[in-house]
Amino acid sequence: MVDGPEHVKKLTVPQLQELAGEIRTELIEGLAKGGGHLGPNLGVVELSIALHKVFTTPKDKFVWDVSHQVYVHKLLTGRKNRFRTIRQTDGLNGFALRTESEHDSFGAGHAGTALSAALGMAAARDKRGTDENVVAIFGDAALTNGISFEAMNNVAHTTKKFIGILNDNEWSIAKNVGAISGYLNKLITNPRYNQLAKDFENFVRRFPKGELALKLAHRADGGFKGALTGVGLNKTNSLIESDGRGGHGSPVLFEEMGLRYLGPIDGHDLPLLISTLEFAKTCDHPIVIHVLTQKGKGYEAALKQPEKFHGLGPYNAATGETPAVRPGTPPMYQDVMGQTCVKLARKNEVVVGLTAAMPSGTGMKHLEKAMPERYYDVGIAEEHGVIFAAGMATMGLRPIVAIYSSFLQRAYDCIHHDVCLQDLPVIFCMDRAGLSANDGPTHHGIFDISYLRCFPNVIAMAPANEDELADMMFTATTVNHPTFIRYPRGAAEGVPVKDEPALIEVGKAVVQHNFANNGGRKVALFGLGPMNTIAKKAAAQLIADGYDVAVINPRFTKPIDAAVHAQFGREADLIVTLEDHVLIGGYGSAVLELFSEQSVKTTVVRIGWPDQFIEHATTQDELRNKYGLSVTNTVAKVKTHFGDTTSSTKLVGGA
Ligand SMILES: Cc1ncc(C[n+]2csc(CCOP(=O)(O)OP(=O)(O)O)c2C)c(N)n1
Repeated sequence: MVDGPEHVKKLTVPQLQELAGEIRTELIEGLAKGGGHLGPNLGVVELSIALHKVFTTPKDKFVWDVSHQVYVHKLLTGRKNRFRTIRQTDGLNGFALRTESEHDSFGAGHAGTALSAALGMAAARDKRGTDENVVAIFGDAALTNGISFEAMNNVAHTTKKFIGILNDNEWSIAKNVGAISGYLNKLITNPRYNQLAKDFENFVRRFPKGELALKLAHRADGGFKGALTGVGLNKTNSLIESDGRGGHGSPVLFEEMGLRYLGPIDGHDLPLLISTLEFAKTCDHPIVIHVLTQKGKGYEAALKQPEKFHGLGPYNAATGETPAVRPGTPPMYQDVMGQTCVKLARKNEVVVGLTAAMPSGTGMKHLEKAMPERYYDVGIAEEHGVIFAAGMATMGLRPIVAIYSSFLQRAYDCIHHDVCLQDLPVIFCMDRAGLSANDGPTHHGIFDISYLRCFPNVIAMAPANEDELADMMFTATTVNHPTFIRYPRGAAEGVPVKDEPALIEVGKAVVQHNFANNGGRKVALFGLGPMNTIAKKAAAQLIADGYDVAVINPRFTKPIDAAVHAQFGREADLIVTLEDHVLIGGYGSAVLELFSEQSVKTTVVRIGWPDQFIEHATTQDELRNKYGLSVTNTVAKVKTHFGDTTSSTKLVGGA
């Protein structure tokens, strides 16, 4: 395997093909222990090699959309020795990261950003008068995202030198959906087009590199009508089919946006990729190269199950099998959400479910399977999805919108302007609220309490277990306001889920354990969501050490239960709030605001994430322990407050 991109340049095509084989082996074997985005990376082995053969990073800029497919790029840019640490504590990040390497020109983790960022770089280059090449690499599903179109709309009048690579494998995480996906499919399967593509291939192969570029540049004069038709030496210029809409497998979509279209080409054919990229480099007109790749290429198991192998945990490299779930493991929150959705939809004809390209990740697949007519997948289009749901709500439907906490940030204005301002009863189920440990900061969902709490009309909740999640979802279907339910990634608490969810009182906290009035120091622990378990464990330790401890499940972050908070605020010697969320503007802040309004003077110790982006790690617990969202730190903070020296634990996050 090569040490750096400069070595790639020295290799011949057969050597590069050998390198592709080595990289595939390293991907399959190297990720087996810790997991990762195997399928997408197996699909871009040749493309990544060709990019590094033709362009020179860090001077030239590659901008990868989502950037879950940068593993090959990492292997080629001096990170091969650390590759097996990827997504693990202190290891390589699973996405492009500017602080990790000078070859990562732009960080990402959310979809749809590559074209805009690359265009910004191209504009800056033009202003500076320098000559870097800027290449945006984006998937067919990223192209369903609005930002990609906003960027494309902007390219032609911004710069003349811009290369977009559409990496089309027909898959999002699940099968790609919507008109764009249908359009690309037509483009690929149009027999006329395939013929042209073949002609183009033959044409490319006939000429040595320099001459080829010249010829292509010459032929490509005059937009697409020159680009492929000319290249293909086809007699006709009329690829726009006769229905006049240009919708039958012609690249008019790109061409009309002023992007010269080239393709579709085989994304696993190294010489063809290299020649095409050489051409793109010389092109003085924005260009999109449509590259066809196979997700999971070279690994049988991944080819058979592209969705599973998009991103997965540990697996057996020889067989592709993943470990069976240990008996007794609680269900995943996402499955409880999906199953509850089905229950609610069966009972209530106005309930529908919506996902933005994440049927498995959010658990919405349960509804898709049970009641496909009530299920909507809008593609990677969170903004559209939220406004779409708002529209539905105006017509009497009760949409359950399942979007991860961090991806929902995309739709912030839609939540404000379209849902909350009109007080529409859209139900938001926010999975991955808390850490998505091995994905890292792009995926941690630790800002939603703050970003939602400030909007009028919002009802925001956090269940302490899976049964409460079901109850909250049911309650949300009865409330005439926007509702938001946040819950963490992964396995739930393991409590039984009732057959029929129950109504809970909006804005009411639950006192789980009250003061014993035994003369001990009075500490009230308010444990929100998954931190409720930590509060209960900390309470047990403190009680054993002579403290008089109450434990409360706040359930609601808006409206918070003013009566219960104020009552304990007055009664207790110390209040502790625990939340799986940033401290700024979070649940603890809401308690402080209330105490200020009600002149409650009791000290509030807040436990939550500090004011910094939290890195990735192998497990959530490691990060919780490091940043003090732990039983030990909770106990230590309480004891320190009272000057109790029986604690020898070092405090995290200040007293
Ligand atoms: C805003 C946002 N929504 C959802 C996701 C989750 N997500 C990650 S990759 C992916 C599919 C990407 O498909 P595509 O762009 O075609 O790239 P491929 O994986 O096929 O290479 C999705 C939906 C995300 N990263 N960002």
